[in-house]
Amino acid sequence: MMIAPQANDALLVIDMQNDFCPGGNLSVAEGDQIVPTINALAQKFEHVILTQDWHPTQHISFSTTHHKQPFETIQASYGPQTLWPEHCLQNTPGAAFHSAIDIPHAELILRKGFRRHIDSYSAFLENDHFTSTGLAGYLRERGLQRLFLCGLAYDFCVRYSAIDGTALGFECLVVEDASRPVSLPRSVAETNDAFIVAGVQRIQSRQILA
Ligand code: VGL
Ligand code: ZN
Repeated sequence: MMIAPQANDALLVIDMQNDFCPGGNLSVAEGDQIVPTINALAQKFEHVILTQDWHPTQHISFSTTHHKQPFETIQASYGPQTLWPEHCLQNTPGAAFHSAIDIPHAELILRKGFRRHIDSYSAFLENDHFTSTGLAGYLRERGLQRLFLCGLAYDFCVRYSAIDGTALGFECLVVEDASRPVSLPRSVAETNDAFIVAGVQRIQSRQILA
């Protein structure tokens, strides 16, 4: 079934940054392969928003900050926090967008994860599930109600952005083939289950592009 983007829709392109692509510090398998699809999708939307994971040194999500191994979990003040290799350090090449991302009409670049003591997977709420990024206010003030999500990573930042967006009253659709997962044990299955529970639709890019 085809879907035609409307003037009150937005495409949210999540964290298409070098560190999440092959060769990067937290690389997602085939993370670069979705770039052409995302560029083509963006052409169909009047409103495109990019998110950028943007961490300071000694960030709470870095395993090195805690002298632990990547992918272990710690108890942060706000709950469990997965530890990652150092990635998306502010103003480094790893934090830059993939050089083939070509979306000149993107209207907002939303940075997240810039507080040393709180990580932020979601584009809406930081990992304390309380601190707001301001994105919901931006979207509401501009009358943007239906959101199409794509990018990296399917099972972390795309997942939590879609779940929080839905809870905040936006209709969220995830373009599955325009996203790729980190794939920790069970993370993709848990993401798909969470999408069903929340009512997040999974769609394919051909439903917009064909
Ligand atoms: C992400 C882990 C750590 C993501 C960001 O963009 O999905 N994952 N920081
Ligand atoms: Zn991060």
